[in-house]
Amino acid sequence: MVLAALIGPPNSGKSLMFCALTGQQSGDSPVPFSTDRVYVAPGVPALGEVTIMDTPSVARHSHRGEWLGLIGFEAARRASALVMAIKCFQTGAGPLEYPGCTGDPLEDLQIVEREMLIADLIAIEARRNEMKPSDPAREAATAIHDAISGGQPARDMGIPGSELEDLLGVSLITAKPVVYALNTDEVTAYEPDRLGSEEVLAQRLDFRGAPVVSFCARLHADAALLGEGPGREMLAELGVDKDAAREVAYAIRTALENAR
Ligand SMILES: Nc1nc2c(ncn2[C@@H]2O[C@H](COP(=O)(O)OP(=O)(O)OP(=O)(O)O)[C@@H](O)[C@H]2O)c(=O)[nH]1
Ligand SMILES: [Mg+2]
Repeated sequence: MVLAALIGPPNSGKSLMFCALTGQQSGDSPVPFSTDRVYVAPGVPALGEVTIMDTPSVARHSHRGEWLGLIGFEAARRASALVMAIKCFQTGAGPLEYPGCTGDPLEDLQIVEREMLIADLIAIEARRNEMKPSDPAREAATAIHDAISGGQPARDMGIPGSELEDLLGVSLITAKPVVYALNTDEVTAYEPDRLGSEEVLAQRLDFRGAPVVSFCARLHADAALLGEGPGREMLAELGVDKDAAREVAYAIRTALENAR
């Protein structure tokens, strides 16, 4: 089984994406930070060996335990891969202004990525404090700590995450392979050239070679709740020819293979 955690800022649509991908509801809501625990949906045929988790949102100061972000980080540590939810829809969202989040996809993504780096630094520091001065892993811990302090995610260090984990005895969130999942607007789904499309966003967001998928959580959640046949018909009537779950599962497998 490959466990993949949906991670992202509040109201990016993680819970509705979870429904779109699994056909199971964790409860989307216009209220930010509405998800307060982890939801797991094993055994979804379209996802194959991939199991998706919905998690509480990450925002500024999540690393300190604010906003239930530590529950999201805990899920991320357990996961083999992260699916980073990026809000690219304008409609149907709740209030966008809340402390520590901007509603801008780029800025919110940067906040989430920074929080993950800080969470990893804290985990390495705690681990290093437990090590004896003579422990050979101490030097490696310091080198990795310094690289992460400089803003480098552990996945970009050229060492597989499992090796880093064995070396340090801690699971690093920024070592996990990432898939970027753009939650696009219904309007963008019909007219992909409109602002907010993957190409336009790709110019602003730096995906560093990671797989990118885009789908409208609202449309695909509605389709998933109808069941496979009627759901596909509903999407076809709207001119949407996309199997979001299969695309996401494929992207996760690709991210894992690229990390080997
Ligand atoms: N129109 C539209 N609304 C969406 C879409 N995705 C999510 N929403 C709405 O945006 C709001 C936030 O979605 P959620 O799925 O609850 O977002 P979240 O990231 O899980 O947020 P929290 O867990 O509450 O922090 C809900 O009202 C959703 O129905 C979408 O693709 N289109
Ligand atoms: Mg949620």
